[in-house]
Amino acid sequence: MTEQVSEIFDPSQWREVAGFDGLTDVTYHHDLTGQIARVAFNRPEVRNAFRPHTVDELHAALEDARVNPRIGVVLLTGNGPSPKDGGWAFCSGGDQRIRGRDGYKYADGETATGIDKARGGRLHILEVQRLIRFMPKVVIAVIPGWAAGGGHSLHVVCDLSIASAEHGKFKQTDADVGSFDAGYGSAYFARQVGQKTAREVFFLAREYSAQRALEMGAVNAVVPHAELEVEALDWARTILTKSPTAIRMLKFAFNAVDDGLVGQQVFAGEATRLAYGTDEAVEGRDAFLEKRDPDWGPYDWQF
Ligand code: S0N
Repeated sequence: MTEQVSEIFDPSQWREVAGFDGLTDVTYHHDLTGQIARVAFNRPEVRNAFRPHTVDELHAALEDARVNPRIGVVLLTGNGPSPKDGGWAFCSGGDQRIRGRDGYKYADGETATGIDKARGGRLHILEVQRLIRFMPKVVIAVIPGWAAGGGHSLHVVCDLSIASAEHGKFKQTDADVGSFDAGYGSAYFARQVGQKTAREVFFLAREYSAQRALEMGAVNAVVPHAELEVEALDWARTILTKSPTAIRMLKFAFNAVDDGLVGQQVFAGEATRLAYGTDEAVEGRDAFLEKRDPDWGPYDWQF
């Protein structure tokens, strides 16, 4: 039987993914059809802050979803509530006890435990951002509580965001803690909500409700907390009724305008994949292998 990992998680809808039973910092499930993945931060006692190990697990689960040809939609969320105080979070960004140089030194002179110094300064959450951005599937941020700091940036880079009406809260704390996501987290966020609003969110580091985030255009929908995962599954199932190729090409078309030559490369790769499926491309390949001139006669110069 699937374990209950979060108060608003319905175990009857999900199964654990084989080969991922040793996870500690995230949970990873597939729905019963095997077409929807649910990846969740699982450190509710620290508002789902990520340490390097969390990012390793997150990357591994998302990569597994990326290469699984059955999966069409990924839900990225945070388990909760916190056993300490009942608070909810999507993700509160980098674990501040571990981030950057030296690790945090507590008042008694001790350095935070469990830090692998060689890896503490690694910013591989940016690799997760790129994985979300470039996977040919729809990634939905399902936001049951705080999206703060690097957690805010992760929701920004997801294709869609759905937030809890009661507990969904947004805050870009980067400037409060001497951190800055100068890539998708800020510049792409400004594309979503406009320059003035984005600068306000970053420069003032205020708290915003889910409703305010909706008004800004930062989230797609705000739903009652108890219905958040039900609604997210409903959105995922609707997307799964669409053409996989159309969705993939649309995602990369939306991305391309902001992603420069890399965006063009990703879109072009998908176009090439489609072209390889044509008789025309087969003729080019076969002509080379058969050491003859290609016969393009049957293929029109289309207009
Ligand atoms: C999320 C906030 C606003 C919630 O406030 P609330 O509800 O009052 O709860 P708290 O009492 O503050 O928190 C409950 C417990 O959780 C711990 N905690 C919360 N967040 C973190 C965290 N990020 N790291 C470690 N612990 C955390 C609290 O300490 C508390 O613990 P106890 O019960 O023991 O007291 C509020 O918690 C808040 O503001 N959190 C910090 C948010 C933040 O500043 N995050 C870091 C921002 N920067 C990044 O994320 C950078 C990382 C990154 O993504 C990145 C991106 C690009 C390039 C590089 C990086 C990189 O990796 O550095």
